[in-house]
Amino acid sequence: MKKSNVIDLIFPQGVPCVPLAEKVTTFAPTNIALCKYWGKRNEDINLPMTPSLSVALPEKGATTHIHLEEGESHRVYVNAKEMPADSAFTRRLFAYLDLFLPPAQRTFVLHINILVNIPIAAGLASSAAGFASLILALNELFSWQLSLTSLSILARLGSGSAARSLWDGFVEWERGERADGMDSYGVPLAFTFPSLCVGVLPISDAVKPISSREAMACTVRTSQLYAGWEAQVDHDLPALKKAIVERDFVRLGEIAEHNALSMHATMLSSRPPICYALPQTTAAMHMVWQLRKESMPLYFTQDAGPNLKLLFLSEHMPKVIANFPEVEIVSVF
Ligand code: 2P0
Repeated sequence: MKKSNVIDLIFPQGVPCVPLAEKVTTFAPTNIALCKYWGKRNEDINLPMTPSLSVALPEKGATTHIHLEEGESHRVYVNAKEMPADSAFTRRLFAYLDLFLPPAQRTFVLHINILVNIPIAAGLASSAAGFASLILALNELFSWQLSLTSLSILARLGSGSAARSLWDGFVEWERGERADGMDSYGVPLAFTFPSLCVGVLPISDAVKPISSREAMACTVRTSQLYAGWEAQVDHDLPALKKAIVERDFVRLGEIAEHNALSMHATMLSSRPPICYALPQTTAAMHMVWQLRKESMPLYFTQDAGPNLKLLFLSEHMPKVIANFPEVEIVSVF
């Protein structure tokens, strides 16, 4: 099963690629997984081994501006800086665009400007927000009028976790069973969690040493602990949903933190080992654990990078700021 097969399933009559607008602008939020996606059952179309569950950061994400141009090749800018045509990022993006606009058929090229207000490639899901906002922009430009479910499937082809970035709030990404992935997409949960805050704790915005794509593949292939990951998610996901429904913050925090640590433990046992934490990451974890000993309900999660995301309720904001002055706080609802 290839990406082009999925495009054929979504567009059985062919992809409409007559632009109905001169320019479009769209936004998609980044998302933080509370129950992680780690490992693929199909690497080409980003089908996950397990379901996952995230929460969107409403003000943080990617804004994509597209306008049409004449020319030979699309041009892509990220935060107003043109991406070199031979960079890995540009190649990946152009290959994605070619799925919808095959070079032989197009009579125009796209000028794409992606503005990201989160550190790029440092474990803050910039690619999720980027691909989600890009597919929203293409949907508008060509007036595809696809459902968010179909757009989630298409966003997933760009980056797995982008499947969860089409909505605000909590989103579950269904694992699905089908080989073509038509049942693997984001589903928003109809529950909010007033006063839930995420504090982005910047530790390093250096580009990560290994992409999450490569790291996932290496973990699945070489980590003996990976055999237990599916069972971990089977346990964590329903428990997390229950904590959300019951607005039980302590349960939510406990599950999210344990889920993240289990994912990183699985990676650490890969060969070669994969460790996204820096010494400052571990130091911040110890501070969180110390504050919990002092009865403060504070938890963290960590993605494919050294930064931590603190989880807490708004009433504890002053204490979080006092202990982590560099934290950037986002109210989730
Ligand atoms: C997540 N991460 O659930 C997990 C937890 C990082 C750690 O999804 O290869 O950029 O494009 O499907 O989505 C980051 O991986 O990887 C990610 P691809 P993606 O948020």
